Amino acid sequence: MSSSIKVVVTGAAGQIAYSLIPRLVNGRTFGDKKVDLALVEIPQVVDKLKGLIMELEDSYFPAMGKVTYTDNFSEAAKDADWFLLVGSIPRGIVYNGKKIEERSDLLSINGGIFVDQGKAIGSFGKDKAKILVVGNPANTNAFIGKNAADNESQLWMAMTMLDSNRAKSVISKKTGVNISEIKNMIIWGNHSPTMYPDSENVIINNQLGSTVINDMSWVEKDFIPSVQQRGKAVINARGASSATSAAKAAIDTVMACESPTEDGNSFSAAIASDGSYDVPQGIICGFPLVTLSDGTIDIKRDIALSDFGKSKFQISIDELLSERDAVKHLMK
Ligand code: NAX
Repeated sequence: MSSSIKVVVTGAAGQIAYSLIPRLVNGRTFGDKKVDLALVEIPQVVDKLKGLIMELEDSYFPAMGKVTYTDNFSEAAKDADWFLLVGSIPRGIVYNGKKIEERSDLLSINGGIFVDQGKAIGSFGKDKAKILVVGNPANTNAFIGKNAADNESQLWMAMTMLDSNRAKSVISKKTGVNISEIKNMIIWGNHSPTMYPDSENVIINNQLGSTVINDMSWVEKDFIPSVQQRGKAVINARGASSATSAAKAAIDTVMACESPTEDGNSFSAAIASDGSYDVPQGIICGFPLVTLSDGTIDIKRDIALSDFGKSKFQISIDELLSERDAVKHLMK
């Protein structure tokens, strides 16, 4: 083992985490680094993590380091390199006597959680730590967390890789090209049904999507809605939200950040806008990202958006701005 890395996972007793956590220690995600895990849950279920740890021990993962569990996020955050923030309060459950149905309630409750987690990450996490928010509403949770953390060396991301992987699959089926040859699949905007999956700038077998897919009616009526609504379709079919695909997407994001991006490609995640593509500064927005050879993650800035693309992207930017307004009271 060359070195070690500490990874914090919240929502560790949930369904995504059950599929995610073993992959963190399988010796592939972080190469030959030894992986220390700090698993976090709410007090009501934290003891269940004993069972998960037994299973991890029984699975023979030579890359697995020290595994701890707690309901104290600040304790878990100490000196961590990576934070996978999967835990959040889902829509539909009763929380403090009230059924959570409105997006505004969801924003408010999870927002409060992310203020505390953000503060702890800023104070106790390593400088240059990377944070991937999976728990919904992911972009705005990350926005709140980043603000509370107030540590510019750390990188906050919200996950859009699952949307990107879904979009690749739809394009693969449409064109008959294997998914391994579909690159630069950008998800612009929010991880929500307003996201804009970009079929014009995707690279299909080394060719631009706009030249391969000459069917804007399919793009508008089939492709975009099917990617936007895929999460709902999985819930309808499975009776539960995406889990193994979400876990795989989180791993894909980590791996994309851990090694340089090949020329011409990009990966999808939402990060704080620096004003690129005229997106208002600060909101956590889906962009094409690249990992540079020094490990820095940056926005790929040379993508040409068509008027069609710009108008779709704007819908999602507007939604992010309204979410930003809804959580104003949580900002310092
Ligand atoms: P589960 O309900 O199975 O698990 C969530 C777990 O989080 C629960 O065990 C709960 O006790 C824990 N939790 C809640 N608040 C916590 C806190 N403050 N600290 C630590 N743990 C906490 O949900 P699961 O299916 O695993 O989904 C987790 C989240 O991912 C949900 O918010 C879901 O909406 C979101 N998703 C995000 C996706 C994305 O692409 N960004 C796709 C999949 C998924 O829908």
